[in-house]
Amino acid sequence: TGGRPDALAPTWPAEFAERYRAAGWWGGETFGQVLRDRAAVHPGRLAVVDPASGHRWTYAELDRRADRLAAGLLARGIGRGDRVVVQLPNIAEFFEVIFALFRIGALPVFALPAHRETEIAYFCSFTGAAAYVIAAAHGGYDYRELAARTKADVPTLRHVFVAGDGDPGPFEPLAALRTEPAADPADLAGPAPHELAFLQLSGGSTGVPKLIPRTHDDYIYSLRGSNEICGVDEESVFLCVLPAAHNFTLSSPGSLGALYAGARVVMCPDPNPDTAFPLIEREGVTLTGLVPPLALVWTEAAPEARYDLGSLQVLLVGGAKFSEEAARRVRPALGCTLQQVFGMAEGLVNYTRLDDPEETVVTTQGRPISPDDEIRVVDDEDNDLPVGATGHLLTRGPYTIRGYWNAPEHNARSFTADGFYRTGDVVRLTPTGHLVVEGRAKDQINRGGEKIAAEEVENHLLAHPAVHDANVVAEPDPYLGERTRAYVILRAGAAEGERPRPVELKKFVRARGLAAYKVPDRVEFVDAFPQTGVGKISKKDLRADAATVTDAAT
Ligand code: J2J
Repeated sequence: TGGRPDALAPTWPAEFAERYRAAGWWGGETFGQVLRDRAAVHPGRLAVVDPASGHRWTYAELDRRADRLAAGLLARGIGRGDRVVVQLPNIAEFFEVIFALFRIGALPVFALPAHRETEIAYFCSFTGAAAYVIAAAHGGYDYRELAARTKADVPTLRHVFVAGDGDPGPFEPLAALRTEPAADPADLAGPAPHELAFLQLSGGSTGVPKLIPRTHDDYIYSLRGSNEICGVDEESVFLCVLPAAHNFTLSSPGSLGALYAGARVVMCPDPNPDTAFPLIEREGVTLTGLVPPLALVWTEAAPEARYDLGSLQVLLVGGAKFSEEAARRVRPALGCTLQQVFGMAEGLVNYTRLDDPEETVVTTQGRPISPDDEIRVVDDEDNDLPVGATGHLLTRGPYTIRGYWNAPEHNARSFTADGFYRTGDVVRLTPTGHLVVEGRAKDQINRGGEKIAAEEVENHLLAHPAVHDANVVAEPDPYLGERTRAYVILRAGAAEGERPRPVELKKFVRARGLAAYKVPDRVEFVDAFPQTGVGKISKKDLRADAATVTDAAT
């Protein structure tokens, strides 16, 4: 299968690739080799700490585990170019699995623990995945059942592997794969730096999520840049609070940034202060990343906390807009420096800098990592706007993809002819080059950092026999920032008794096997949708309605 997935990933034109290499951004490293090097330089340093299982793996241990697992995967016919859907909670094995895959050139496809049958079956079948890695159960949910249904549905899926100590059920535990490598794994022809490392998920604004092809070269550059900006070095201790597979948690600077630096990653099984604060004290955590709603919870909890949070130096907040008022409360409450981060799995990541004035830190979403990140702010016709004007953000650069994986038609819309990614974000540039996120043009709901494509939820509502039409929009929420409101027109002629209640429609959507965060928070029945002048449905008017009218809906 060598090379096949790379052929489906649009890539940088040769002159850009040459420039990025000549500038030193693309350093010619791969993840498998980076871990090998760190293990050689400081074998005894702790790499991953997992309080739930008690694992405390040194770099040598993680390196050895990745080799053994890689050998086991190869023995099962999984190798270069194969896709493997990885859906794991925040446990140490997450790193063992992805570094094993990196090493043999198989591609992790990152799923979130919240994903269910519809999403998982789609990831597996769209990528033609050969294997799917789960934990037996987590957060009260049995992933073995999800895997059994997925395996029955997806013919390419040959293996399900179960990480952790839980009963693997009918599937193979990771422990059975850990065999001694037959050959010296250093002899394995690993992937080249310019080749794909993994497929990351897009937040999406279309019916099905898009997959983001990231290379070793481009992603490792974003880690190096992030580490420098966030002050990550080998003394750092990163607490992995948000789901490990999310691009923010993985790379801004995230767990992979920490491992690149030879630092320590501490897995946080859930994001509550009751779980996280004792870990910060015990492990001497120096930095972590949170979405705005969690940052609010931590800020409120910290002054009352019985734990010493003094080791915490940096709190990164991003994924959704952090309000200025909330941002101002971080330093007094947590005693650390706030860094706002405005990033995207497609590439571009902006940070406020550690030495930025407080005003900049609380009122902007930062500036790009790289001097080679190109930023354009344009009007509806792609004309450049003057600095300070609000418009659509387009970007191109050394770690921003040139297209989604295997999606040529969609790429023609999401990228300009000369390769700029249309972020769908509406922004303004300050005179210092910092970006302020002012809104969004893409048809998406940002529910406290969790992205929901309106069209995807609308399609599930439309599958209900009593639903004639549906529109999903964001409704303001004081805690989450936004939540989802579905406006639904029921079929004419449905007798009074056959009309579903809002709660039944929500149950219907959930039963279709969708992540819980995508189930509409409110469903409101209407007789008609507002129209634009040209007779199209006006989501703008629906959003305005959702922002003002909060009664009547459930
Ligand atoms: C407003 N909107 C933001 C912010 C992201 C670091 C941080 C976040 C992500 C991420 C990431 C925002 N203010 N501070 O991958 O590496 C919205 C924008 C953006 C979209 C991307 C990272 N930070 N957003 O959130 O791929 O709309 O990545 O385009 O999940 O989140 O979402 P996602």
